[in-house]
Amino acid sequence: EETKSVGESLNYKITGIDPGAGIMEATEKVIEEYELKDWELTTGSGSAMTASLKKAYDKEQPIIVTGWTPHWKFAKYDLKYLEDPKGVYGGEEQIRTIGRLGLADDLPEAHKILSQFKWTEEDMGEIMVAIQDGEKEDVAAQNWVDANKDKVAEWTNGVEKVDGDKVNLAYVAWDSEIASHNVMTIVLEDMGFKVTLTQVEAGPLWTAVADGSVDASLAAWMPVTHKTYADKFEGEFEELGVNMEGVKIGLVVPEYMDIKSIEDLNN
Ligand code: PBE
Repeated sequence: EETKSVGESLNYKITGIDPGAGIMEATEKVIEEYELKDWELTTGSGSAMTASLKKAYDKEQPIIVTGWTPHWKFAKYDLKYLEDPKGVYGGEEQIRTIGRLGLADDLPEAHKILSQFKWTEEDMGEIMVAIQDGEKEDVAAQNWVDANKDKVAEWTNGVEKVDGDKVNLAYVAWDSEIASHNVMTIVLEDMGFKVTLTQVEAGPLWTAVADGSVDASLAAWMPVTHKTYADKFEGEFEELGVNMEGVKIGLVVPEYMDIKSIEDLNN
């Protein structure tokens, strides 16, 4: 009797997310550089990916997903990153806040809050897990804001309240970005802004910041994940600062799978 290879047991499929995500481009590069010839990356969405992960995990079946940290899946399941000896995924990176050109002049108070926004994986994790446990997105964010007044006070330090100025924030429906943008919406509204949250794909998000049709986004993963977008729109947006350190992307599998490295996918 033959034992199936990892590839055979998975039909050579890596479960991806939305096509515009940086991790999708990085994973295509992984397939190329590790010469994973028979493998293919499926497209879907962040929520379809976690649904597939849950389905496989509950039955202890093999699965490989495009994954990232911070993400609630690591709190809910025993998972591991596959080693990436070629460093295609780039190691630790940052989430940065980006704004349209002219934001500092037009909305100086919003510009200041967005530039002062900085939190941790644990902060974001509390909101992500609450949402995953069934809390509404805005309620989970409000609960976090209520419990973390000291942090919010740092972001709004030196900022004067405004009277209904409009701010438009763009985000992609990734669990990490759902958490951050819901928090920022509340923080800006408490300072007197009227906030519109616009959910888009990654490409349109970068385009919208660059052409000024939205004011800002907290969703720029740098320097690797969104490099293609950042290069494409160089000079057409302002970097407002790092809002989280030590984030990461890669291929993620359940601990029960008997592989350790991306290189094992060729066995
Ligand atoms: N992600 C989450 C995004 C950035 C944030 C890793 C799915 C991406 O790949 O573009």
